[in-house]
Amino acid sequence: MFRKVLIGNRGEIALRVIRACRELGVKTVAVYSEADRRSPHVREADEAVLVGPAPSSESYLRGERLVEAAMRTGAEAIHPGYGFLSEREWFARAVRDAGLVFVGPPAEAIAATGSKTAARQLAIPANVPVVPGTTEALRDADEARETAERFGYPVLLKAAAGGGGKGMRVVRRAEELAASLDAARREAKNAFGDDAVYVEKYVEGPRHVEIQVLGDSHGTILHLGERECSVQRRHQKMIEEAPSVAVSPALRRAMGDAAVRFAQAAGYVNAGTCEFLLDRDGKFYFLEMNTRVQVEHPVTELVTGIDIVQWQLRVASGERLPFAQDRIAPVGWAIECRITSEDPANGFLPSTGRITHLHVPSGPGVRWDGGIETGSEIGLHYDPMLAKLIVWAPTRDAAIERMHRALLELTIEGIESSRDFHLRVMEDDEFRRGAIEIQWLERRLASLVGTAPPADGLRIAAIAAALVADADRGPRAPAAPERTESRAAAASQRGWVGLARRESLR
Ligand code: MV4
Repeated sequence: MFRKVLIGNRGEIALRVIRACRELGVKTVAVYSEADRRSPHVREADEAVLVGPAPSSESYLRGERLVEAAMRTGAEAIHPGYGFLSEREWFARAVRDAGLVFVGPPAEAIAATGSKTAARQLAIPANVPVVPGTTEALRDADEARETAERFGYPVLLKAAAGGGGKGMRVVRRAEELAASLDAARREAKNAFGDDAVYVEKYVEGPRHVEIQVLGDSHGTILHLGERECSVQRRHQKMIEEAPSVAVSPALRRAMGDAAVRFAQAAGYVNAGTCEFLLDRDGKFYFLEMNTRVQVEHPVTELVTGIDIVQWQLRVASGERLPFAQDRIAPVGWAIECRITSEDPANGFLPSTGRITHLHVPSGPGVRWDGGIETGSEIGLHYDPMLAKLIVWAPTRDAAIERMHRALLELTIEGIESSRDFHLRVMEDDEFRRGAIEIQWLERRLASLVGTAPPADGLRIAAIAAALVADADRGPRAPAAPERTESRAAAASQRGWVGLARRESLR
């Protein structure tokens, strides 16, 4: 095992990796930006190195500074966490070229899975089902029309370099194709610097189910079962669970085997995730592979008993995986809620300020993976996710009750948070029945946050009122103090004025 590891990240995932290191007897080096001088991950690590100003482009994304900090402090490996540099091929290569270990897959595996068309070309010969569609970028609108005709409408245009839903367009009729192709190309070029777009048949109303895989450097690749991630909004997951109500043991085996075959084809080592769509008939289609530890890894840890982050470090240092695939099966049920500094009653507007009081849930079956404390300043430089609240219970019903109880224990004062939204989801009949798919949350959002859309006339008047009220405030201005003072005051601001405010910010 390594003697010392540098953690190239911040917030809850930096703390998660520090905890794993401590249990393994590994010393830790944190990195931090000027905005994070007083952040918990800096205090909890054995050493810490300042890597730049608050903007991540000048700190956490400066790979050469992380490598230099590791060399200077005598760290032997860098754990990148998620986001930031975790899936950059050049960074994995730079770490290796410096004689350090990248706690993640080989740079070649990141490259092999980075493009969606390349991933599809790996999946097909490995007998991993993909959505019907092309494996090459489209030349022009004529070719797009021919292929759409061949697979049948509706189709989905996707950026080859894509991820997170950018450069994606649903096309339902031939007349819309040319304009949609232009739009997808423009968006892809903007987001990824690459305008390659290809076609897939559009799958209606699927679930998003992903498989956790874990590989060692001796050729063993295992899967740890599925996570259900359908409760998402604008490609941001809000709630994840393991297992999925839609996955039987037989389907788990089939999806797990497919994920392992894909990982083998990609030359994968370390922890990774294969994303699938699962349609209403129980057919599954591989989408892409995420080559990092994921935010939602704890639900898998809680139902398998396998510490994924510890095993990332163990396999990176050359250890063999000691588990047999047929002994890995989920026990009980785990649910995770992402607690963000967003105001659900205001269109999930980011909320900023100082956390004046924090009370963290505890008790049976409750886990809090947080990056905040009383006194933390929440700004706009980084992701709004403050913490993850994760519960385990013997059954799904009991896990939902337990999450509801734990959310009631949670108090975050000083900023708005997603807590109340999560409470409403735990109380929702459809959620409790497991009747969720990728469009579920966006369809139910209005009723969950208690803001029914008003009639058009009212809506326009409200937009005008909000524009006047907001005239001297930038779109990312902090919430007005009177809206953060109490929940009651915040609640009185809801309704159609809240809706108008978010319309005005689009
Ligand atoms: C799809 C799809 C339907 N049909 N592909 C969105 C992000 C990217 N990872 C793939 N995505 C989708 N691909 C076909 N052929 C629907 C989505 C999709 C989605 C997928 C997973 C989680 C949330 C989603 C939200 C909207 C659309």
